[in-house]
Amino acid sequence: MRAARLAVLMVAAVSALALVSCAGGAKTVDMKDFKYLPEEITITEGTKVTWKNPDVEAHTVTATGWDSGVIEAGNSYSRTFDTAGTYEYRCVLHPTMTGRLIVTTKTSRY
Ligand SMILES: [Cu+2]
Repeated sequence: MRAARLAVLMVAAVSALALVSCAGGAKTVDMKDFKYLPEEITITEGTKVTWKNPDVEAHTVTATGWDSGVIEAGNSYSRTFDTAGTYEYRCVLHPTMTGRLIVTTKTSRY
């Protein structure tokens, strides 16, 4: 009986840890049908963002100051953002594709 209770506690502890790591974890944006999905995301400083391209077309993630280069179909691009700010970005191959990334300081969120 005591062992079973201990097992339940351990499962609870591991679940709690998993939740915490998710909250501060990486974000993913899909590039599909000539759109960034979601088009706008908000992250805290130090978060890694991955743009995935499950589309049949190549795309880019291009902003002022940084650029993914061409991301071929099936590939992805990751970047960690350490500076707060709003980054408007677009795909240089498809000018109607636009997205927005908002990076907030760690202290501005609770
Ligand atoms: Cu594109």
